[in-house]
Amino acid sequence: MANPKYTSSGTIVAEPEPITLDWSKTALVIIDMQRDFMEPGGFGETLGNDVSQLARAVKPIGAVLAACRDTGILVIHTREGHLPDLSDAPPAKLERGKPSLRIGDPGPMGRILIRGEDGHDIISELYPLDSEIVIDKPGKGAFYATELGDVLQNHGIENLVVCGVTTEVCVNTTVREANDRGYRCVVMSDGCASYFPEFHEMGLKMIKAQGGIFGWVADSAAILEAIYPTSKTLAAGASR
Ligand code: C5J
Repeated sequence: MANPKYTSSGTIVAEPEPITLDWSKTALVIIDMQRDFMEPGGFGETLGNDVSQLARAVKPIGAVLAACRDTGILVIHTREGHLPDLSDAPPAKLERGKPSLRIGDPGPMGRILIRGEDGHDIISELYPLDSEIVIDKPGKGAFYATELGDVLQNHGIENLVVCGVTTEVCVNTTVREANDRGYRCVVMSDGCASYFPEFHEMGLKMIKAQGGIFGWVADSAAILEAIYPTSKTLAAGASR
């Protein structure tokens, strides 16, 4: 923790049960909050989705991001996208479905889902600081074909607070990858969103079911309360 005025660990009131995290071993992982998914004219919309469904995740993520910046909790952003020559994009991904524009086609925010294009960038509200880590990933999971595992190991990270879009695709895939690698994952329920509200609900249920088979689920208020415990929470902890 960069800021000694805060507690070194905190208990998040989560489902299926509370979890205590050592903040020096915890990273906030913000998945794919890119214009290509969040704004009209990007990859998400080419697939026929209503991108306005994702906007609800921005404020909760912003609040927890600000707390992590304030307290020195490691922040990692991810971006899904491909090299301009598409050499990292499998044909099975490129050919899929009947989108209005395919990956690599020119769109209103540049070539769809291509690194370096405007649409590939992270939305301004959650834009990474120069000091923050940005992981570019070609797949849905943030561990596949990326340096994320090495980065987490180098920082001594054991716990991930995961948020971003979409709940059932890149968030769920990343949490499953992380769980198999031994990380404790807390998914921020209101800091995730899906084009399909019912998939969001089920995506969260799948994580916390069976005693937390993939991890824990908590909302941004519970995460903030664990980072900045109020005197009430501290008193309850002391009397336990
Ligand atoms: C999708 C993602 N949905 N970030 N990507 O294709 O969830």
